[in-house]
Amino acid sequence: MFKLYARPNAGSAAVEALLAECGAAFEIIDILRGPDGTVPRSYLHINPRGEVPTLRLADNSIMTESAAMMIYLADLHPAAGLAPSVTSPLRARYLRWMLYFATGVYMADLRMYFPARHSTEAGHADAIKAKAIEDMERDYDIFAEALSEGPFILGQSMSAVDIYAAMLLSWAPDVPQLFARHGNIKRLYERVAARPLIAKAWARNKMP
Ligand SMILES: N[C@@H](CCC(=O)N[C@@H](CS)C(=O)NCC(=O)O)C(=O)O
Repeated sequence: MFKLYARPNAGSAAVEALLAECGAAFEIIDILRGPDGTVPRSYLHINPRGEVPTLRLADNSIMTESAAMMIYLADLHPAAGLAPSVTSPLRARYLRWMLYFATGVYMADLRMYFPARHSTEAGHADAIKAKAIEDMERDYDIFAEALSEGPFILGQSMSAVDIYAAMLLSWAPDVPQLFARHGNIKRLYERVAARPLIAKAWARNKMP
């Protein structure tokens, strides 16, 4: 049994959707922020950065980093067919885009939504946000070009990286504009979001 420490519409949504797609047994523990905007102090013993997601494994150990969870869970459940094997020619592409979204798009999303956290100077926030949006737009363009006809990142079959990408794309500063600009990204998002188990996880997370 996995325990997923989560918050609605946070980075835990993709992990929750993947756990469901894998048919894994899991429990969700929502870590909500208090009125002062911080997580309960007791949660810092589980994730010292106070972030979600955190995954507690069957042996009671703790895993942080959403992309690592996506890779780990999809590998652990090969019957779900959501990860190319280590020797597959598609493995490099799969890992490339998983890390691209984790280190590029996810971090730019955080700079856009929480610009004040990314400088010691309050006056920097507007510029940090503007640059994050610019970086994201460049990263969407690069991704759309590589996605080509898709419909998924690996071609015809959906994998864990599509679930991760769909969650992060849904946080874009202007989703209708992103979808209008890149029809292939819209198609990928819609194909992922239409899967019944993912739709259920998205709905619990109040995602579009
Ligand atoms: N690199 C981490 C980033 C996790 C992260 O920053 N999560 C956000 C929510 S999406 C968070 O919990 N931030 C702390 C907060 O908002 O209090 C990961 O991929 O898991």
